[in-house]
Amino acid sequence: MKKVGIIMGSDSDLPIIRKATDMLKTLDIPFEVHIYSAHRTPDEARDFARGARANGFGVLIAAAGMAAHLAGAIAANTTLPVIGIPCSSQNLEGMDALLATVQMPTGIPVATVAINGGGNAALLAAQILAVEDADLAKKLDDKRAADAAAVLAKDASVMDNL
Ligand code: RP5
Repeated sequence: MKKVGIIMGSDSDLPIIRKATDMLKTLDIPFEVHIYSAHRTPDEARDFARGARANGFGVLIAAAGMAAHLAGAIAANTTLPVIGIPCSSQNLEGMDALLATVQMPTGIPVATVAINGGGNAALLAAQILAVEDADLAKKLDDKRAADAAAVLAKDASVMDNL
């Protein structure tokens, strides 16, 4: 199976990345995590993106906060699908990163998930890999069914708690 490459702009983004890695682990999807910044280590971020396809990655996740150029900078250097996670920061609560990540110019797409949306980033990466992987697609179907059953179990007992 192709790997998921995860890049974060700073180790301060780790709690959001952990949501993604936890999800990938439950689906037995191989991944690799790096701290590369579009601003502080632009050469390493570029080199990682340029080599990603040859190095066995099938999809990349890039997480950054504030003036969040990381996902766009990664996407500029690969035609692998890139999923952007805007990370919240103190002053603007992630709106800065959301707009910087989602508003890509035509030609360089980034699939942007919700602010701090590490879990959905991992699920979207899994769904992309599952296009060519029937076993993984089955795991995703099973997870959807389990998630729905959990909601319906809560529905069945909600009146008991009121
Ligand atoms: C971004 O700036 C990082 O992705 C992080 O979300 C934010 C703050 O970084 P630190 O100052 O905490 O390293 O590049």
